[in-house]
Amino acid sequence: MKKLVLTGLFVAIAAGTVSADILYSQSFEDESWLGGKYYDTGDAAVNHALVNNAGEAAVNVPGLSAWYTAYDPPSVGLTDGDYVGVTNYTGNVGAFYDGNQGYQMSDTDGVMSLISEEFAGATNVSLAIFIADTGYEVWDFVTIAMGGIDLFLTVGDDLELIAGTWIEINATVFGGALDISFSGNSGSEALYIDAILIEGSEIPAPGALALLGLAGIATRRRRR
Ligand SMILES: [Ca+2]
Ligand SMILES: [Ca+2]
Ligand SMILES: [Ca+2]
Repeated sequence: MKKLVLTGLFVAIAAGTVSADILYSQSFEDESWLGGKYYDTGDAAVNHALVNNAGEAAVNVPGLSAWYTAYDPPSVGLTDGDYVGVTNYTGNVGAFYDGNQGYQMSDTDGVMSLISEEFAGATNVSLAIFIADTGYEVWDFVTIAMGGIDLFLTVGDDLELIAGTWIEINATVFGGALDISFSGNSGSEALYIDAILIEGSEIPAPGALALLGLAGIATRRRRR
């Protein structure tokens, strides 16, 4: 399989970093997440979180939440019924990057985003994306960011240059939430996502840090 490998700008900094823990991984392999076309019941003119609908492909899976942002002026968004969410459709990709299922965004008529939980201790993210091989125009784009830093940003007909193959993305990151966003306005325009892996170190919650601080104070007092 032909593969294009894009590596983040900051990877060199990570050389020599100690081994990291897996904070999150997602290959979208649960068959109960499959379903029919997704019909957003929200207002396509208003930005909103997407909800899972019975009998339709899941757009939210554990650890990842879907969001819709309207175009200006607004279009129909996902209210017209679109192939988005978890899928096993291989008509575009041939085969998924990992396993038998992945996540798709297509004909979003607005911007659809898949956003992870916050991982303060994340140091590396990897995932695979596949851009359907068709024509793209100025309103179409794919962006991937973590902690507000862009890892991947391709707009308009540049998407045609990298379409039709799985692209492996691997980047050093500095914590935050992973945000994968797609804008497209035709049924043939689609983004497929698979094999998300976030690595780093677990950072204790603020409450636990406060307790550690108190323990430190107690230790110092005992030493006096
Ligand atoms: Ca998969
Ligand atoms: Ca649509
Ligand atoms: Ca388009």
